[in-house]
Amino acid sequence: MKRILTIQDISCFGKCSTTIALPVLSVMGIETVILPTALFSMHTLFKDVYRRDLSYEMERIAERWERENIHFDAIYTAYLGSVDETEIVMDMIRRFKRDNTLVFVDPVMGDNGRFYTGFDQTYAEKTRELCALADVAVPNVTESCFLTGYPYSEQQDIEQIRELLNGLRDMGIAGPVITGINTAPDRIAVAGFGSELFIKEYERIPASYHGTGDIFSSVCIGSILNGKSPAEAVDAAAGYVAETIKATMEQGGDPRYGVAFEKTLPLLTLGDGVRVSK
Ligand code: PXL
Repeated sequence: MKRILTIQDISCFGKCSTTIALPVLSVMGIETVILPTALFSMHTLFKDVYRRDLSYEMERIAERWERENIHFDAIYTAYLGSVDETEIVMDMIRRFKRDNTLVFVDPVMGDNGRFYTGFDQTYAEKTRELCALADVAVPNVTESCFLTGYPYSEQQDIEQIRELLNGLRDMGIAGPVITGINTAPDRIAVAGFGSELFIKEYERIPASYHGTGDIFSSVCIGSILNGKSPAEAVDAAAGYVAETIKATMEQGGDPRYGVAFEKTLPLLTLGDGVRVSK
């Protein structure tokens, strides 16, 4: 069985980060080890969030793993939230990466041309260093612009995406994948480099929920570990996100409470991925 280490926070309420990665990767048949960076009462779309930093605990946990010589087939990082946290995570990657360990980075920091609250250009600079350690990184268009310094525009043509992908490759990311590309009002695309350039277009579902980035990344790295190419993994991840958004819309309720992925998890056990609406 493949073993992955995911390094991100635990948001106790409001499904995201570790509480998505753990069930999604487990159901895909991958042993999932967690290294929580911080403990949040709930994710940061809520007001008055309690946060406890776990840097001290991370170091103690990592020391024990080193003594046991534990090996990971992949290391997956996502929301980190501070420059200091990012530095610690880079140290963890250097300590646990072996020749055959795949490093997958979701550089969560913004969307729609803007940084999320608490993130800025200094954070983006540090995230560039983190991305340079990645085999596969999955920034959205906004994050790709912050990482490369290219200007953001609301709609993107294929030439801009090609330039962004090349910029990401120049930073040292072997397999960059750009998500959330606005090709047309009713379409959404994902483009990346696997063995060659690929561009995948999907129907846009008119709803957005917290945690969809985390389910995309988890299914993407899970599918790669299960033997799919990056382009196939993107199809599986986009298909699963679409099904989960539909299930969440059907369920209704407060969108901050997150996606109804419990309803769609069984789709991931089928082995062959999820059917994608194109
Ligand atoms: O889904 C990413 C994420 C993870 N963890 C926390 C967050 C967010 C996004 O805002 O606030 C605490």
